[in-house]
Amino acid sequence: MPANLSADYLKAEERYRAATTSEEKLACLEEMFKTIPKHKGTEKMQADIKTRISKLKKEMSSSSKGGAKRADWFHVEKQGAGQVVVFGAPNCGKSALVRELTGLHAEVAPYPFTTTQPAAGMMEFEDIQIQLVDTPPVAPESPAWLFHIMRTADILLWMLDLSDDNLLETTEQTAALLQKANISLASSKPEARSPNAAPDSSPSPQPPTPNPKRCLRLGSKSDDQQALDRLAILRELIGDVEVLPVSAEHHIGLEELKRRLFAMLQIIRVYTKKPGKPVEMRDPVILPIGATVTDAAYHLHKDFAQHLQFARLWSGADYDGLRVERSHVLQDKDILEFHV
Ligand SMILES: Nc1nc2c(ncn2[C@@H]2O[C@H](COP(=O)(O)OP(=O)(O)OP(=O)(O)O)[C@@H](O)[C@H]2O)c(=O)[nH]1
Ligand SMILES: [Mg+2]
Repeated sequence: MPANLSADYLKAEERYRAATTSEEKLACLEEMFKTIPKHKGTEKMQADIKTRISKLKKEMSSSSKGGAKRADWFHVEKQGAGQVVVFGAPNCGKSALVRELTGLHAEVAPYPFTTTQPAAGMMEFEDIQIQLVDTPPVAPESPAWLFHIMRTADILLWMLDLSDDNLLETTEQTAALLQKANISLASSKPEARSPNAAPDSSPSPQPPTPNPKRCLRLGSKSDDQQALDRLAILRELIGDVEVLPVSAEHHIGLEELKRRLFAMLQIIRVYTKKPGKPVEMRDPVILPIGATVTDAAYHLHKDFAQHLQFARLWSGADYDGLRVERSHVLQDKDILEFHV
């Protein structure tokens, strides 16, 4: 079948041949992939372009390992109520998910090694924002900074591609790479949200926590026709560990995912009001589960906690403006009025 290549494609190909730097070559290859007519007669050429893009991206990613230029990639500054780092094998749908949930302009493409740098976006959940970090794929050639970003996250989100025929091998390979990087994962079962449970870490900037990391596993591309069969096989491999099926493209499971991430962060929202004034329902104070009235006051201002005389609390049906002790343990969505 004749390829019938368009003028745009031919121009991009000419520029590719003349390109001297990797960045130029990559831009031309991506333009070639975009402009090549998509039919049976060009299938081999499409596959060839994809392979060249992947190879080039891999080379660019490993050749830029180390060096001063990389320094700012070692750390993604935390913002919002908590940081969730999305990771997984090449092409599993990380960028598509982060883009869908945060609106981040992350590049999504049908070939592996598209993402080469971490990028963060903010996901809204009710009245707070949770940070999601898109990352380059976990692969044998992954740079060390990728695992560092994973180690310092509040929560990890492991994407397992339910459209991948080699899902079991891919999962085992990713697990082996995590192990090599000394990252072990904690359970992804729903966390108990008991107000008296001691938090195991604070949601805000903190020193790197030791392993194991709290991790939720997602079965991505759950809209694939054989997704359920692959999920069943995957569950046999990984045993009694939860995998939440989601589809970024068909918006399946995303609301449940947001709720689960909030629960895993082990945080509460506390609203404040001034005496005689209405409650400030925006920008709640974010505290770890188990936080007290003093913690909330301290969060607002150090002096405030020192000079606090008493506080009134509105909490569910039990507290309707009652005076509470400084040591009173707060619950999600409590309202506090401070008297200093
Ligand atoms: N059917 C389906 N395809 C998806 C879904 N999410 C992503 N894809 C496709 O999967 C391919 C890879 O998506 P990306 O988001 O670029 O994957 P990635 O994990 O970021 O890839 P790398 O950055 O290369 O590691 C693209 O062709 C997407 O259109 C989904 O929910 N359903
Ligand atoms: Mg990506």
